[in-house]
Amino acid sequence: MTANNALTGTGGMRQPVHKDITFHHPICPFYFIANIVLSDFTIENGATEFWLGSHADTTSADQVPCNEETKVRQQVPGDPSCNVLPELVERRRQIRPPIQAQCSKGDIMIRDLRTWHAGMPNHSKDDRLMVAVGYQAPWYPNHSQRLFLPVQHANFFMAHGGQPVEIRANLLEADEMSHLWRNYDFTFEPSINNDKRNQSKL
Ligand SMILES: O=C(O)CCC(=O)C(=O)O
Ligand SMILES: [Fe+2]
Repeated sequence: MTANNALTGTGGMRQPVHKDITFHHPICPFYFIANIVLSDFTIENGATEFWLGSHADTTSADQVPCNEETKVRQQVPGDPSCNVLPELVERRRQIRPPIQAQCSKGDIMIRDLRTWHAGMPNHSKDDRLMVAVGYQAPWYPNHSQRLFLPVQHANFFMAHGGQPVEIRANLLEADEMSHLWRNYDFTFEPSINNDKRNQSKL
């Protein structure tokens, strides 16, 4: 579980087109994200860009290989980074260009984790807020991606609301939580090309 907040006043920066995946992923559905929208999403405030259908035949070979400088966590150079190769992005644009998903506070967007997407610039005066909850197939072996939850609330979190869902979490004492620091840097890039492209459509 995480959150994606497109902050106001960030000078028109956007994310590169990417998948939230830094490993050689299966080529069948294995993981989906439920994005819970906490603000109305508009083009102006940075509704997420989605490349619909891109999940259907993408492989990790579509991703830019990482190097010593860009590798994250346990990666070794050559492993896939999140970003999709720019030439493949341009080729896909000719087949099916991206959309920005405009939606209302309270909506939930569900996407296959393999779907190409990008955070967009927020030109409005308010922050744009969203929560992301990941659901993995029970057959998918994952021994390292864990949520960290306070043990004093374990009964609440583990009750599952009657659903057949296993919460993949490490339960920690309060003092252990305070030592946790999960840093996840993203590269951002100016959105000028994108803005020009949108303007040429108007
Ligand atoms: O906030 C968004 O619209 C998307 C952000 C995103 O894709 C990410 O941070 O991985
Ligand atoms: Fe993402």
